[in-house]
Amino acid sequence: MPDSGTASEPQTTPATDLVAAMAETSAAVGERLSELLPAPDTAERRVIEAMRYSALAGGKRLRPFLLTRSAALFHVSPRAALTVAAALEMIHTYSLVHDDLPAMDDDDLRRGRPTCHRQFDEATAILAGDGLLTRAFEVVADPASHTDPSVRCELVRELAEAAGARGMVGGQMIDLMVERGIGAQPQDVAAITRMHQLKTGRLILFACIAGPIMGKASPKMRASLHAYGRDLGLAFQIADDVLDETGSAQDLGKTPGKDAAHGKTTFVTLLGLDGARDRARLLSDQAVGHLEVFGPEADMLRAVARYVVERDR
Ligand code: GRG
Repeated sequence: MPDSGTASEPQTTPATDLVAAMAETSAAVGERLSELLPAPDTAERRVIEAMRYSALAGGKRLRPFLLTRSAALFHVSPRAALTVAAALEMIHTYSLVHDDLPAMDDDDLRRGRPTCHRQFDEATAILAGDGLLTRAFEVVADPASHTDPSVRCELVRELAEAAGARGMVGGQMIDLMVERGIGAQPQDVAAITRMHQLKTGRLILFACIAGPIMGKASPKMRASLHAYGRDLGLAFQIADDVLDETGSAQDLGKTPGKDAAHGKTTFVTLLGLDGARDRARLLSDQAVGHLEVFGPEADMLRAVARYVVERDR
């Protein structure tokens, strides 16, 4: 039975405490991912097991949280929002699986477990990433994500742009070119900012605008969440650079210190640790400032903007 795109069912009572609210979303999105990625008893089962291994390994589920909370501002059906959030998390997970491959970042640890290619094998990990990416679009195109086909079409287009060569894939390409000395890439704050706005920022931005798209919000409200998502995405990445320098493998669930080991230019090498922290806080404050059009119903989005720069994992 398809879900309606707008509220036709009771909204769940939002938890007031951010940690509890994030845990609640994490559990809900994990369940939805499990429903959307059933493992059949057929020959192709291995690739679906690898998709489930990576997608159900936890993680902060920040993008689903942003998506479901911004959708709630416009009384979007919680189940529909969770469906789109699960699709977004599939794309995020695919990017991690492929980023961990030997041809890219070559990592052994992700979300506190062996990376997908370590647990299975390289070819299976490539196929698992491909499977997650394509399944995500199948899910968003299905009426369960929204009753209005024009809204589904807009979600697909926005998500493709965010994930593709003018978004995350393009940012990853620039990052690899810088790291491997392909072409003469500038390595100043402006260039690193643009690279991260594509690589990390675009999926976070999608998480913040999917709700207003689903809720057919006014251009003003959509623009506010767009600006919030843009600043938050960059704040998140700067905090990630800081954590790569200061965090432990146990807290992060991934290998720290990789940027320094690869001699990478990051916000920390450009601004110093304190300068990077200050810049992240400034962007977080700016993100919160964009929410002034909303009342207390946006308090969780304000709280998560602060969490993003103060987190330890
Ligand atoms: C392979 C097309 C392709 C893209 C890879 C996102 C990405 C692009 C690579 C990941 C490398 C990386 C560590 C980027 C820094 C920021 C980032 C996206 C961290 C991982 O996201 P979290 O912290 O992860 O939200 P969890 O596990 O909590 O979901």
